[in-house]
Amino acid sequence: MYCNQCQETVKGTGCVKVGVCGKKDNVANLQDLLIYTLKGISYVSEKTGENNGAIDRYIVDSLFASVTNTNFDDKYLIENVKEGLKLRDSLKSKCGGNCGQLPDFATWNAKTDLEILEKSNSKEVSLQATENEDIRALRVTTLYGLKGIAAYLHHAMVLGENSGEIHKFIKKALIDISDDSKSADELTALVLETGKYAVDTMALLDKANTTKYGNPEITEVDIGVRENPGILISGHDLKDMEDLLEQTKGTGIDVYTHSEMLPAHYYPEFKKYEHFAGNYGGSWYKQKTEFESFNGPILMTTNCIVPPADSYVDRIYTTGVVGYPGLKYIPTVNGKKDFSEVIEQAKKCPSPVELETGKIVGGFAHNQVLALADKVVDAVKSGAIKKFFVMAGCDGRNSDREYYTEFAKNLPKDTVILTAGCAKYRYNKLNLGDIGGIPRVLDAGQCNDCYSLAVIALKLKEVFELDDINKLPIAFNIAWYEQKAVAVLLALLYLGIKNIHVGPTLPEFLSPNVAKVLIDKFELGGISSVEEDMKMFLGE
Ligand code: SF4
Ligand code: SF3
Repeated sequence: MYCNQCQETVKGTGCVKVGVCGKKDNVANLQDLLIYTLKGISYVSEKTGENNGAIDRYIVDSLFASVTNTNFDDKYLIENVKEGLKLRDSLKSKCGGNCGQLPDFATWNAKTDLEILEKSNSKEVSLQATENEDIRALRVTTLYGLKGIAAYLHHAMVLGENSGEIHKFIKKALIDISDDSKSADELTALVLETGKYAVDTMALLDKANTTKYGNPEITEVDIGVRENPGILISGHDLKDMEDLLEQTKGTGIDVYTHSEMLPAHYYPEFKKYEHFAGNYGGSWYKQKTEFESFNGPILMTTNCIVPPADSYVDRIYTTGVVGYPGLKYIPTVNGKKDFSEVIEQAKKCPSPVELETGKIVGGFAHNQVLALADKVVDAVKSGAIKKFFVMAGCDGRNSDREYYTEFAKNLPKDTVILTAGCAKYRYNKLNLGDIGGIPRVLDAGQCNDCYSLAVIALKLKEVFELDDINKLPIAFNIAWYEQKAVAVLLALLYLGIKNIHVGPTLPEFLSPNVAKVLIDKFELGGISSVEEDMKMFLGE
């Protein structure tokens, strides 16, 4: 195996024996083979001009399954590869077995699981197969952006929104990152084009979420517990959230959110459920202790799942593209998910152990912030708000992420944090106060709701009649972990935002030359100490 797709990769070298995330060698190889299979499908689809919804869905779900902390199940991946080969060959039949000269990813085949495993371990399948480090860096940056886009597109599709243009781009990009004739300049353009489609996909998901569940609004979320037994739901899938709330109505079971599901509380449509109790715990990496003390069943709708501890392994369920060997899985049958097994188990469990008490405030997506626009603009004009800090993205295990808590604590009182994604857990319980009634931490929602932050920035640019978004009093100090954050970063670059600082470390998969291009063109930077960075951001 070789994997360097997330921020926690073994520094400098990538994960080679086992992932820091717990991903095993065979799973990493199978994920690479899945990508290889997707390249073959895309290639044949382009060659034959044939395409269909099943292929698009397959590509999106497979890319999503390979995102960090999403699917650790070798059996699932093997079956997925088999399905991909079938889809690819069904496309090939359209050219009557005469599709011309085809590359290996469009022709290889396997009859047994062993052959699939052998292929997954071959040199040509590895993402490292590209020898030139700059070309390799540009190819994987595009690929990781595509994985993030696929995750967001999957959610939009579940809610009935779709876009042929985005699917078309995904296939084109998969072909382009496999095409040896593409130059570094062409691939750099492809990386930026990936940013454009990341914006489009986040906009599509925003439309899907708000059309179905209303616009997020200012909401206080309880972080304590009630007396009933509970079900904890984590991940990003709001359709699962809806179905679980519906099916638990009147059962005496309360539903709590964990990590990236917290923003579900901000949607008007979910407020009608009295048993929607609150949020339990913090971000994904704390699940080992928090799932244990929760006492009831846990439903993982997307990443991030970490290898479960024995203390709760019999009460954690996966669904959608999430998988972990040996865990119970809730399938979709005739378009529906049946959570009755989860609910029955919850009835037999003790109620959750209280970890903390109080409330956190969120719901500052674009519609809510724009409703407060006059207040915000006045606060900026009067000097009550000097600067906004976008501190969105991911949280992670490493202790160096304490930087973000310290940074938030040390920000001057006339600054406001705009956040989205699980990065918020580093500072959303600090009680940083408010400025004339505007909280100093404005949480827009999940990582995809970085789209809201971009909409807000563009609106402010318009209100202040600026010709350049970079003239706004907004600084970007974002944290990344997995590939959705790569998509978000590429989206921000596409929108022309400069001087974004990314931490706790810059992506390892960028070669020195590619990093230099991003630094020169976009003034992309890393982080240093809180003190140094504070001076730099505040221009002192
Ligand atoms: Fe390592 Fe991250 Fe890949 Fe897991 S996803 S194997 S931690 S680089
Ligand atoms: Fe978090 Fe995994 Fe990225 Fe959606 S849940 S932001 S890390």
